[in-house]
Order: sequence, then C-alpha cells, then structure tokens
Amino acid sequence: MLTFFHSPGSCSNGIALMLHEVGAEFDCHVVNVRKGDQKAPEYRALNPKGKVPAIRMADGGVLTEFPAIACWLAETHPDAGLWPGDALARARICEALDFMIGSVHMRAFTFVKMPQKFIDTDEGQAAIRAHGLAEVERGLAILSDTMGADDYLLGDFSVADAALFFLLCWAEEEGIAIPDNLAACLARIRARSACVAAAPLLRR
Ligand SMILES: N[C@@H](CCC(=O)N[C@@H](CS)C(=O)NCC(=O)O)C(=O)O
Repeated sequence: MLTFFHSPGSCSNGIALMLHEVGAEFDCHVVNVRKGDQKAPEYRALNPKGKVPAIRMADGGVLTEFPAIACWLAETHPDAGLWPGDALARARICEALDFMIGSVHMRAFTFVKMPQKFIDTDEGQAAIRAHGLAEVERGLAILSDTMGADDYLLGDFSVADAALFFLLCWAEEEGIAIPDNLAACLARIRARSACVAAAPLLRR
C-alpha cells in the first residue's frame, strides 16, 4: 500500500488526481503546509526536503518531486494507459512537466504566493509578486500555445495534465486570467471521474 503525503490545495492536488487516474490503492497522510506541518521533525525524517508531495512506497522507500511521482505512478499502473510506449511522447511529457514545475510553479507562482519568503519589506514583496504574476501569465501563454485546439495539454489526457490542473486552480484562486483553451481544459479535467473522486482530498 502507498502512503501519500499531501497538503490539500497545494501542488500535491495534482498527485491526488494522478492516484485516482491510475486507480492506485493508497492511504493519505495530511501534511498541512500552511500550518507548517512540513517542518515537523517526524516529517523531515521522512522527507528532508520538507515539501509535499511525497509517496512512501510498499517497500518503505520514499519518492519525492512531482514529476518523478507522477511519471512513476503512470508507469507502474500500465492499465491506466497513461505511460506512452513512444519515446518522443514520453519526452514531451517530461518537457511539459519540467516547464510547469521548474518554471511556472517554482519560478513564478512561488513569487506570487510567498513573496515573504524572499524579502521582508512591503515594497519588496509587492515587486516580487508582480514579477511572479508576469511570469505566470507568460507561462500560461506558452502552455496555451502548446495545447492549441486540443482537449488536453498534449492531445489526449496525460500525466502533464495533472500538473496543469493544480496550476490552473491556483491561477483561478489568484484571479489570474486563464486563456480560453486552458480554462476549457480545466473544466474537462474537473469533469473526469478521477477528479470527481479525488474532490474530498483537494479542498483546503
Ligand atoms: N519541486 C517540488 C516542489 C514541491 C513544493 O514546493 N511543494 C510545496 C507545496 S505546493 C511545499 O511543500 N511547500 C512547503 C515549504 O516550502 O515549506 C516538487 O515538484 O514536488
């Protein structure tokens, strides 16, 4: 059995979606990052990075980092059909995940949501947040171009949409304009049975 370390409303919402998409059996352990649970010594012993998501696997090993967890879930649940056999299709998933996590999450939304992590002054925080907002908008424009007229980011639903899901939910929360094709994709993801089933885990 897997144990999922999760903070509702955080990026781990995308892994909650993935766990349901692949039909994995798991227990959920809430690590509320708003309350600082990730700093507790017991959690640091499990994941020294002090972040969610993390997955404890059946053998006791712990897997961290969104792209690694999402791809591993897809590859180890082949019946879900979310891990393509084609090398380029897999590379496109990695490419999209790296951009969404490395750039849009870590180098854009982090500045919007937590400018206080970087500077103490109000003016400094406002400048960092403004930079983050511009970077989120730039990121969403690139993702919108990538998706084009398709239903999901890379055509059919893929692992990449699990990351797109939490980013678009955050954009909505922050009142950031979402390009029409991405907004339609978010509605499609929310209507998926896996997302409906995951709903109790997604709310803060
Ligand atoms: N690179 C990590 C980032 C994870 C991350 O930043 N998670 C946030 C929640 S969205 C977190 O745990 N923040 C707690 C903290 O930074 O103290 C991944 O892709 O999993």
